[in-house]
Amino acid sequence: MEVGGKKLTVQEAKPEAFDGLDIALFAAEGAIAKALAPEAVKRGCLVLDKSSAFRMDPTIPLVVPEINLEATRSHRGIIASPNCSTAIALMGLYPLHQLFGVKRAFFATYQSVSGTGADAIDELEAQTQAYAKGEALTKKVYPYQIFQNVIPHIDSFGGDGYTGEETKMREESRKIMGLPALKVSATCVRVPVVRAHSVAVNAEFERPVDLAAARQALAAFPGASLLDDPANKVYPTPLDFSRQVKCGVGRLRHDTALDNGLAFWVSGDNLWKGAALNSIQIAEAMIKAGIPLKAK
Ligand code: 2RA
Repeated sequence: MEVGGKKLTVQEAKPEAFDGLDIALFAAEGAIAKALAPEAVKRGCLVLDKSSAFRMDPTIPLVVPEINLEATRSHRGIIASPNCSTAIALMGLYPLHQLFGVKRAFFATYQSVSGTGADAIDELEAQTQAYAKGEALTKKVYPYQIFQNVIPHIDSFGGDGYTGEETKMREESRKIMGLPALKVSATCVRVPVVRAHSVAVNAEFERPVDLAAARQALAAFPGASLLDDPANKVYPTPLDFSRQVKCGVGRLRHDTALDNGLAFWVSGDNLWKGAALNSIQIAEAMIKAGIPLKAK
């Protein structure tokens, strides 16, 4: 197939396909990752996996390179990359945690349809076209019409009432930041946006928060762009942070319902920082830091 003007050969991902490779970027469903990742590892290949198959395995590092690159030093051939909404939320929360020490966090997400996949982008487009033509709107991917709507349901519901996506945000945030007891509550919502997720974060910290210091830390953090001048209508939006390497952070203010609390907003590309880009950045950062790609 032709990609970006270059001809590439596509091969079936059989175990032998990994012979002689240093790094494999996996972007497949969990079952495929589980079947093929060990085959790649057997052949001396480092697997950077985007599925949820290995994320919570205590023997496998779950990595956002701006936060816990050091965790890759203990890898045994597989390194997991987090869920999109987690990676994006932490680009705002982690630098603030470094300054003030996070105690608890509430996340409310505004997730684009590309997080579901190509069929969902087509469904939003088809519903938009049908509305414009005055035709009946049909749905297949989501349980409700997504055009002119929001759907508070991403992944399946667990016995505690939280969805899989909401549970991932809690568990993955804890693992990546090395805070196993961190209190997190998330509400994950699908919105009629094509690309880039946003997260409204309300966090309580151990130490008193200083807005100027918070802004300085965010501006200096490699994964974040600070856009925080509401008086001049400057804050991040998903459109502006589509196809951007960094995530936008803004709307910083003291949280009026929490002690030592901060409220803020993050927008980031779910297909880049939330997916493919994070895996590539792990590989680049490991090479730059001289961390061996080969498992011990
Ligand atoms: C979503 N988190 O946005 C998913 C994609 N992995 O639905």
